[in-house]
Amino acid sequence: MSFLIDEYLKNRAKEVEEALDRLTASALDTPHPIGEAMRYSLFAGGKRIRPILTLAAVETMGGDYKEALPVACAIEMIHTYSLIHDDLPAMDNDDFRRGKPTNHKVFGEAMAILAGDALLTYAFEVLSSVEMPGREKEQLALIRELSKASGFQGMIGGQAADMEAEGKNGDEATLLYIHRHKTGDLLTASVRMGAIFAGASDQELGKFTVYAENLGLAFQIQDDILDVIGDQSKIGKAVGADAALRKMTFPGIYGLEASQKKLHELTQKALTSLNEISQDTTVLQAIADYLLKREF
Ligand code: GRG
Repeated sequence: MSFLIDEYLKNRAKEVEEALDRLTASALDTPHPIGEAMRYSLFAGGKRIRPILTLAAVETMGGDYKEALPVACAIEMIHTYSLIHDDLPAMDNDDFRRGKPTNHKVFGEAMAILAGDALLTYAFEVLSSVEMPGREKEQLALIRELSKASGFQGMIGGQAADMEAEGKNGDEATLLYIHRHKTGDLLTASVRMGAIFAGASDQELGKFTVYAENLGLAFQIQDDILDVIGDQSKIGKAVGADAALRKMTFPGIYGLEASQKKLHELTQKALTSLNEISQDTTVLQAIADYLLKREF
C-alpha cells in the first residue's frame, strides 16, 4: 500500500494547529490585543511544513512525534514572526499574505512589530519549557539550533543580504547565500531539531542535514518559480509586487527552465541522501516529492 502523503500532512497540520492553540490561548488573557495579533497570523492558513518536518524526523528516528509538538510549534512561531516582519512597510510592504490582509493592515504597524517580537520570544520560552528530564544537553542543543538558524548567521543574515542585493545584478554566490540563510536554515533546523529531539547521533544528524539542506534550497527555488508562473495565493501582492521584482531570484538570473532543472536536481539529491539513513525514510521521501509538486 502506498503512503498517503495528503492524509499525513493534513493530520499532522491539524495536530500542530491544536498544539499552537493550546500554547497561545493564555495570550488572549491580556488587557491588550497582542494575543489576538499573534494568533491572527499563526492561524492564517500556513502549510505547517516546518513543524511537520520536525515531527517527521522524530518519527523517522523511531520517537514519539506527539512529545515533540511544542518543539515543532516553537519553529512555526519563528516562521510566523518572520512573515509578519517581512510584510511590514519597512520591508516588503505587502497588503496581503495567504489571501488575507497582512498583520499590520489589521492591527497597525506598531502592534504587528510587537506581535512578531512576541512570537519570537515566546518560541524560546516554549522550547525551554519542554519536559526533557535527563536530556538537558539535547534541550540546550535545540535552543542553540533554533537561535542560530533564525539569527544573524541564519534567517536574519539571509534577509539582510537580500535587502543589500535589491536592485543589483547579483552573482550565483550571493543568490545561494540569500537562499541558504533566509529560507534554508530554518527548514534545515526543522529537520535537525526533530532528529536531535529523538536522540540522533552526530553521524545520523549529518545525514538528516544533507537531506534538509537540499530540500531547503529546492523549496526556495520552487517558491521563486511559483512567483513567476503566478501563484494564486499571492494574488494580493499589489504593493509588495514592486519589492518582489527587485529581489534576486533563481528564475530572475537563470530563467525558468534552468531553475526547474535545478529544482529537480536538488530534490533528487535530497531523496538520494535518504538512502544513507538506516531507518525507514518513507515519510521524508514523500515530503520531498510533495514539495516538488506543490502549487502554492
Ligand atoms: C524579516 C525577520 C525577517 C525575516 C525575513 C523568512 C523571511 C526572512 C521572510 C519571509 C518572506 C519569504 C518569502 C521568505 C522566503 C521563505 C518562504 C518561501 C516563506 C514562505 O514559507 P511557506 O511557503 O509559508 O512555508 P506558509 O504560508 O505555508 O507558512
